[in-house]
Amino acid sequence: MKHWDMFLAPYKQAVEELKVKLKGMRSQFELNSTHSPIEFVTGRVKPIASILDKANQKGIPLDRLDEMQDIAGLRMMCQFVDDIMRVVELLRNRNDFEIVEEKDYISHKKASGYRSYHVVIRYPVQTIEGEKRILAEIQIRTLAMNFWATIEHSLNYKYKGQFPEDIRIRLQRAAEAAFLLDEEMSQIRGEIQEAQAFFTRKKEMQQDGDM
Ligand code: 0O2
Ligand code: 0O2
Repeated sequence: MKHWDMFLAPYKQAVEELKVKLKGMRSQFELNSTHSPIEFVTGRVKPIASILDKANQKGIPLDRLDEMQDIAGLRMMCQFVDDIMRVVELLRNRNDFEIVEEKDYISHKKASGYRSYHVVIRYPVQTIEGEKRILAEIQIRTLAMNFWATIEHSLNYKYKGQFPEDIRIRLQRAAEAAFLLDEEMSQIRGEIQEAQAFFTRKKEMQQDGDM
């Protein structure tokens, strides 16, 4: 157990640091009162059982677990599909980590119906033994993509990837519906953003009045 704690410590530190940094990007947009392409950010360290399952599936030896790309995982949720590439661009322009791979499951959705943009980074963690560079995966997706992936993920857990035919078809239909929802929302994006800006201004005026 001590061995796992030591192995996972830099990943835990990386997730905590990256959550602060990526959430900070959202706060900066709020400060400028401009539409934030980032709705919310989550992060997690992969549970040990999932690390072992994945290593087993992918034939990664236990002494090379540091090759696994998503032991540290961050997720950035966006309102609109167009926001995703803006976020990717913001990540590309940062100089506190290096991008090692990008996977575009939006232009090329997975057979399951999964859509998201993945950016794999090499992130330097400062430890008392010096710098340790670890891999982390940032998944960028819309709220609709996230809704679908979260539900599919829990069903996958239940059925261990072997979906009954009717569920598989329903999930594909649901993926199509999520895609259409994103398209519809993009069509009325201007309208939505005007309303959001109006409410932000109103809130700010109320807060100024309270002071
Ligand atoms: P699950 O797997 O849903 O049962 P805070 O510090 O309060 O902002 P906190 O409590 O540390 O946040 O958690 P956070 O950042 O809100 O999100 C943790 C959540 O990340 C998990 O919830 C998952 O829903 C989600 N998550 C799961 N897998 C991944 C992944 O591969 N990458 C990313 N980025 N996020 C993932 P739970 O409740 O821990 O677990
Ligand atoms: P978790 O922590 O349970 O989310 P591959 O060999 O291409 O299948 P690889 O190399 O691991 O897989 O990378 P990939 O596919 O780019 O990214 C893996 C992660 O993307 C998964 O992590 C999921 O978080 C997410 N993902 C990929 N495909 C799907 C899918 O069909 N449905 C859902 N819900 N999520 C998906 P894990 O390992 O599942 O872990």
